[in-house]
Amino acid sequence: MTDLTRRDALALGALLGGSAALAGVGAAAAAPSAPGVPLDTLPSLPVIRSRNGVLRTTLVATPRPTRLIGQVTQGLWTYNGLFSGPCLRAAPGDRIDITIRNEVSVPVNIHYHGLWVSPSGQADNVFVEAAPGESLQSRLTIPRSHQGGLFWIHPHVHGYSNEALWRGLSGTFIIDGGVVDLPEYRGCRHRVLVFKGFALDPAAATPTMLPVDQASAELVQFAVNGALNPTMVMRPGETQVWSLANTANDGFLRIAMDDHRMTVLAEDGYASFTTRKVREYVLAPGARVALAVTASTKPGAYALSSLGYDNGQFGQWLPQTLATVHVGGRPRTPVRAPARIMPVVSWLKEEPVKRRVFTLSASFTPETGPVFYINGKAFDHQDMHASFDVEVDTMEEWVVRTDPSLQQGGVVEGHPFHVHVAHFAVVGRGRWDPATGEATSYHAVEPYGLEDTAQVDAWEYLVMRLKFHKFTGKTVLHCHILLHQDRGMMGVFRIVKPGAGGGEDEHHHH
Ligand SMILES: [Cu+2]
Repeated sequence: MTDLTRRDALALGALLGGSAALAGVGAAAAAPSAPGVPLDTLPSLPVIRSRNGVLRTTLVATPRPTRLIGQVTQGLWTYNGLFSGPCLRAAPGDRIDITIRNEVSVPVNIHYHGLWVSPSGQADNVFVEAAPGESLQSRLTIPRSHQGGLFWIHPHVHGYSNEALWRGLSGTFIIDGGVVDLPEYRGCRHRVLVFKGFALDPAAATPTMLPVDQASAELVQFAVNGALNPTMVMRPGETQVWSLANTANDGFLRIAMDDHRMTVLAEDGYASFTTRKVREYVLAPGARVALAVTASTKPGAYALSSLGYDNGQFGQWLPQTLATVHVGGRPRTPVRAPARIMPVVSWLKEEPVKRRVFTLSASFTPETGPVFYINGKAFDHQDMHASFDVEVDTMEEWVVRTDPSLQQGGVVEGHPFHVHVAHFAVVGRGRWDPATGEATSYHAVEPYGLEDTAQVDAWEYLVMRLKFHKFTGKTVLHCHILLHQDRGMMGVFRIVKPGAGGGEDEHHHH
């Protein structure tokens, strides 16, 4: 991006970021602002709510130009013309009935990232798709026992995920309840901040999204609810609950804020066992976090920043001011965070019924370009057979490790690992040597809570425990850098009833 367009974008963002970006119908009304205190310009997200236990709506995947940082921008694909997407909202026990109408030029479907729901049939099934011009029906029931929190939706058709997300196809999904309903935070303002990367084409005469294959990390900026550097108003000492989602296709954020206190209350939509104060928080692509943010006692303007993140040669994510927090007005009394929220899940202490190892690696040759592997196999859209079976309601221990060996053109980089329809607890980690296959270090981890997306650095391994609850069917695990997923770093497995494993595989050929 040239300096000129960048300056223009910043100026426009400041002028239009709040009012023009989205017509907000969120729960949060504009904060009353004292004289001399700037207006709150964080756009709220348009909410689509369930009624009488059913969330019925149509999401149109549309290529029409739409607003991004206050300017009508070409080259976007969005749900219903919203760059940060609509915010679906339902309660545990609700039924979801969504029509996806595909008006873009690639196949789409819908994945409910982080939800513990069925991966089969018309539910959270990534193996169905709507071709361009077609529609598909997505139907599922949120279990009554489901966690409340921030989840999200996006297309998940193998080979097309990266472009679909980059251009803007994603939205959020709030399940009622969770940490915002804790007695401590009743009456506190709750904000949802959806971070999404973008880069405009410096050669285009009008605002145009850069094609995904030209959007290298150092060109990408992050919009917040579709706005650039919006203003958020807080009182001195005030505590607010912020639910943050990184809905980028591959960008990393390292969240920090000067002179404010941040306490992690929930990760990936799951309330923490143990809360913790943090100076910074790495939000990998796909990840979410709920933070209790207590403002400085000193009035003034503070930056909510990303400090930048080094994920290797192709992942130099730059520092950026994401939003500006204006602290002013009459002081408030800070809320003291509870030390513990969720009981530690009992299955963590069980003996795993199975241990598996997943090795994430890459190669590059001029003939093939970059290819990404799990256990030496690059996932192929033509061959959707499940490579292993997991018994439902049993606990497994998985070791996920990265092999950046360079002999075949591998790349030194980390991979954010994501599993569908379940959360896991990271219980150990260390370094290993791919040449020998041996661990060179290990330390046990006392998990703060459960996650659905976890970064595995180069030469690192994570030991995780997970349990697939209730639902059976075929689903996937993959890297959430979606270029890696599209080019092979994905695996298919089946969740089966006890004793049903090892049978004939269903094959789908497209
Ligand atoms: Cu990856």
